[in-house]
Amino acid sequence: GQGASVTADNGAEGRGMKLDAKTIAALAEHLESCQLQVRDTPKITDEHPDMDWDDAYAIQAELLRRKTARGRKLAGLKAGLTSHAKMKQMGVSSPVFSFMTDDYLVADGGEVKCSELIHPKVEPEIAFVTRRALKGPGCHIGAVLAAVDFVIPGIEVIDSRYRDFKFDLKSVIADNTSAARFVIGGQPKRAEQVDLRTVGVVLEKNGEVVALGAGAAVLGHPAAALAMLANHLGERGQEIPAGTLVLSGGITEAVPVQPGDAVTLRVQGMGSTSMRFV
Ligand code: 0L1
Ligand code: MG
Repeated sequence: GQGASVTADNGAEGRGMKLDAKTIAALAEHLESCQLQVRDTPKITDEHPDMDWDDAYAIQAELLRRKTARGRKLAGLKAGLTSHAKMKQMGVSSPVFSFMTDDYLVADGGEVKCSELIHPKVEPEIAFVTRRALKGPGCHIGAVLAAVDFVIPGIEVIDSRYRDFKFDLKSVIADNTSAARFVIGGQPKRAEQVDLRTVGVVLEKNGEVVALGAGAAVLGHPAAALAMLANHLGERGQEIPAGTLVLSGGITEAVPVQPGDAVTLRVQGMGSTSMRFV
């Protein structure tokens, strides 16, 4: 399916990109302006139907370059669209990868300003922190579990810069897979202390359960998301460094939020983490 083609088509080796450097820089600037000015845009493939996977990840890399040039620090990596619920919600069929910078981090129980976001949604995730580097190709769940320091509950706020969340996979990759904010908290656990497939998650909004699921919703095992990320980076001569926080992907569909909402994620045996929208 498309999953295979993403991996296969994403390699840096011997593949001609369709967009020139100037266009890639202009598209990154456009998407970041939308983010900073809190306005949406039609998906960029409407104007650039020839864009390929390498172009999409090159635009994302240019976004990171712009942010770090302004003094932002890389705060973590993420896998997205890793659950069937999310893939179905978005009408796509393969995971995507991207980054978070330090300004995306929300303190546990802290505030998120809706005036800085276009149309935020939240999703429950398992976050991993690596103790050793993970490098593909050939990375698998076993290698991930051996390299993980701890796992911890996390809520991701996604905020696609595309109008009404209407996009295709290449557009969403270029838009840093809708990354906007995240919080982690609760009780960190060693990976072997938790059955990451059966671990239950409950997402509450204003005290009401709005979504629930189990870890296996993410690719059968959330550690598989890190293996795929390591393999994806390996094709580009990169790795997941030791000490990296990685969000493994939403376990349920994403839930829209608005000012006044309080969101709490409870993960079985791992406590809870929360954020408030103002
Ligand atoms: O974290 C993710 O699952 C990525 C989401 C990208 C698509 C979206 O905006 O829903
Ligand atoms: Mg996510």
